[in-house]
Amino acid sequence: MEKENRKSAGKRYGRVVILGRPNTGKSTLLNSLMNQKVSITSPLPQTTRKNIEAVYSDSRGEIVFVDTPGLMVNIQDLVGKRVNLEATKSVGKADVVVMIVDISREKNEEENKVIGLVRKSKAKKVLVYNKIDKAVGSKDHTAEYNYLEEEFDKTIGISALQGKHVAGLVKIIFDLLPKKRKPAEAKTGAGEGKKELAIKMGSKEYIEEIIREKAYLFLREEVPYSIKVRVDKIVDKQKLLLVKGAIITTADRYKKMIIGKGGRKIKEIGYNARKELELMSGRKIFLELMVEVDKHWPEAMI
Ligand SMILES: Nc1nc2c(ncn2[C@@H]2O[C@H](COP(=O)(O)OP(=O)(O)OP(=O)(O)O)[C@@H](O)[C@H]2O)c(=O)[nH]1
Ligand SMILES: [Mg+2]
Repeated sequence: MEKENRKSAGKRYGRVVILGRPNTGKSTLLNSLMNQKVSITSPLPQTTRKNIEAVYSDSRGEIVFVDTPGLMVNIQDLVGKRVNLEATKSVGKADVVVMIVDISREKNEEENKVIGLVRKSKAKKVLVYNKIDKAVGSKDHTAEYNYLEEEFDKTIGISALQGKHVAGLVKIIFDLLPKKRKPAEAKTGAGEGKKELAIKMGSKEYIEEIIREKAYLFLREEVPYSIKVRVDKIVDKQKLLLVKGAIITTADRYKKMIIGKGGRKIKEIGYNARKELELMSGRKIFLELMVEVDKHWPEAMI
């Protein structure tokens, strides 16, 4: 214990909450920081539905990063309303708040909602201009976001997708964190599984997320908002991992779209989810995926 304390003296520890409107690249940044897929991503808004934590550690210390769902305005649906509350829940405990803006897109009122939340926090603040790889010429909207800079301790431009300047962002964050001894509750986030995942999520939940990501990828825009994924069984059969689950949707017409002609769509979703899970786990996986209708699932969500 003594030895452990001496070893960790001078290191920095803290909680960093990543905020922004949908699609700015919060989850892409978390994955880039962790060098592995922790949080699912897609071009659709509010792909992230729950706060996702991952523990980053190196010789400088340990950071718990929290990826949050993008904040939206004027939400009508039940799922969106619940999802919109998530980010607010995590801000109170932050040592550093990172606000990400997508400089390849025009600023809109969603940014005001995000900055409103940032202002409530007493944490140190970093403004991140993301998608510098895409924001060229007329697509560069950086000037619209410049007025925000005075509210932040630091500003940096990055490409979360290409990992550009992500290391610079980590340095900025470590510099803003107080020098502390390791708090007792800061556990390492390594989960189960062969290739250890630095996420605080059980493997069942993780598999559900990967399947949901593939569904987002292959379904028409409206359908993803009607779905959730449920993994019922994970059976280790030594030679392979048997996973049984279902995509649950709210209407028969969506079920038809998810299954697709001759079952093509669901096969495509299942195939891609299986491939990625096999890569991550180094195991052979048999994925049995059903489609169910439950029009009330959004009411019981979370
Ligand atoms: N060109 C480019 N695309 C990016 C970058 N970062 C993220 N993207 C893309 O932007 C889209 C949204 O990324 P996400 O990481 O899912 O965004 P998010 O902020 O987590 O979105 P929500 O979870 O919906 O709030 C995806 O298609 C990403 O590939 C970047 O640095 N450059
Ligand atoms: Mg996300």
